[in-house]
Amino acid sequence: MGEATIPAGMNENLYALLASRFAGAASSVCLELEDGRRFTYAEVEAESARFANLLASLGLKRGDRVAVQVEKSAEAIFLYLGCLRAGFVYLPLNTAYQVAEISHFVHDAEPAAAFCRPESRASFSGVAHTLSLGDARSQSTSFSTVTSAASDLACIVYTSGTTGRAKGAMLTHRNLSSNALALHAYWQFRPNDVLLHALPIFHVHGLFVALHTALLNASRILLLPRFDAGPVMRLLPRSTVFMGVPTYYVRLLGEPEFDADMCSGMRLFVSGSAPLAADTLREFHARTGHTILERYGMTETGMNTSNPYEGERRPGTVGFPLPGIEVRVAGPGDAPVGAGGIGQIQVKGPNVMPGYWRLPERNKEEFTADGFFRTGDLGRFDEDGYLSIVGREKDLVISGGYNIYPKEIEMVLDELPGVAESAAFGVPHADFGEALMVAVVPRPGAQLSEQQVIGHVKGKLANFKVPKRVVFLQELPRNTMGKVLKNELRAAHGGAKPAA
Ligand code: MCA
Ligand code: AMP
Repeated sequence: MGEATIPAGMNENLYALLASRFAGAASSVCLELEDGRRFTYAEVEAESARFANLLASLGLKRGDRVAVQVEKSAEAIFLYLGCLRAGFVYLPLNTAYQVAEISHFVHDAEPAAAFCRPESRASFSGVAHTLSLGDARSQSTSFSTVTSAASDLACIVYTSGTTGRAKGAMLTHRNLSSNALALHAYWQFRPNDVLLHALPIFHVHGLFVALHTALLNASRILLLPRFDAGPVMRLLPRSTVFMGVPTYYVRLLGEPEFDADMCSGMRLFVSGSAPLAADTLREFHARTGHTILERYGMTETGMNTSNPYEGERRPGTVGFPLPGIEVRVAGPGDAPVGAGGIGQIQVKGPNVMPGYWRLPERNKEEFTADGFFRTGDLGRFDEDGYLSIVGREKDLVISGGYNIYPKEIEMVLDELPGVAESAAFGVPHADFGEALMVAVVPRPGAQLSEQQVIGHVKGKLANFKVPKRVVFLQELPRNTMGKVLKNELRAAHGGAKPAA
């Protein structure tokens, strides 16, 4: 299968591509909500025009950033599409982020406008225009989508960094369009597909992978505000495609009434963002008859590899490079290693971001001399070309599909009086895959409790970054270079049952 491409001469704006696919489906339902509201594709076009007009009326310049921290809703999707249409750069923010986290994004990205919940307005002080989703109501429902070049920025998505500071991955219209087309073709979307959408829409999985493929297909999207096993099970019989992080599948399997009948109309279950345990894959197959399709991606690259739609979906692997994308496993000197060898996964293709926002020095380090992006993941190709992720060079914890960079947690912990030093690390967790745990070395004479440590992080960082458990140590295990041995901490304390 070749690379899916955008027809020559077409406006390269991502919205223009999506609209070209749903133009013939004006009266079909695009979004169906839990409260019964439905929006046809014609209504999505009209409602997104309102947001494009609102943004255009503010006098923003092309390429200005629009920061968005709002609950998942139909209006949030209209805002996203409206922002694309008007040629501004969409900057989604997790609703769990706290004031201190937001202030870094605002300072770094300098958005010209921000959409937020009324109670969060203070977080965006300094932004010229702070708005809410209701503000577009009086705007016109017609808007001519601006013409964008393939290399124009469509979105900036922040992803936490090893330095403790989140970096903005710059994503162009071409990055997003090419990946949407590749996935739509590879996963063989069909005319009557119905997507059950339970993922958050402030990260790549829910916003791009799920939404773009469905919109390209003019599909009906059953939009849930969040993942909850009950509503998902209720809607599965009306769906054909579902995408989730491994925790969603673990939670569905934890429901005794979850069964094959519920899934009899389903065509495709996709998993990603974190490793899917081979046991989960097997148990899911035994219960439903469906083999979950696991794929691998990153904020900086979109999706890179996927298990095949037809053919064997091999447990513990993330499949093959997607058409048009080069994926290699590289050793010292960035030389590719052969099948069976372990090395860093590196990626090149139309999906890969041009770089991080305003970090030119960093960008030089993140790409090889021949233009491959260094993912920081360690992988191995088997003899049949299936890629497995065998580890990470980056010190990263993935909990319930959310990334947590230990450095950020350690910086916050070290501010707490009484803490001499700290180390954050991931431990196995049945529900979240990995759970965050911290080791704290108190200063001599200091009295610290687990509640105090947890309480200190709560309120400063998003709730999913709050440690589930704290252990107090007299010193941290270190190697001769002074580097903290996280593997030793994991081995010593990983068996301890996390508090939540
Ligand atoms: C919530 N909590 C968490 C998490 N989510 N703690 C650790 N890890 C989490 N992921 C906190 C809650 O704030 C709460 O804290 C306590 O844990 C229990 O909450 P619970 O009710 O169980 O959580 P939930 O609301 O049900 O959420 C769990 C969830 C959710 C449904 C798994 O986290 C989720 O939807 N995750 C998907 C993330 C995602 O979209 N990732 C894709 C990123 P307290 O009790 O203190 O209030 S894109 C990406 O990674 C790349 C590009 C890719 O390949 O896709
Ligand atoms: P993010 O920072 O949200 O872009 O997360 C990207 C990271 O998630 C990747 O670099 C991987 O470490 C991890 N990831 C994504 N999909 C998978 C998968 N299927 N299996 C294992 N890890 C994954």
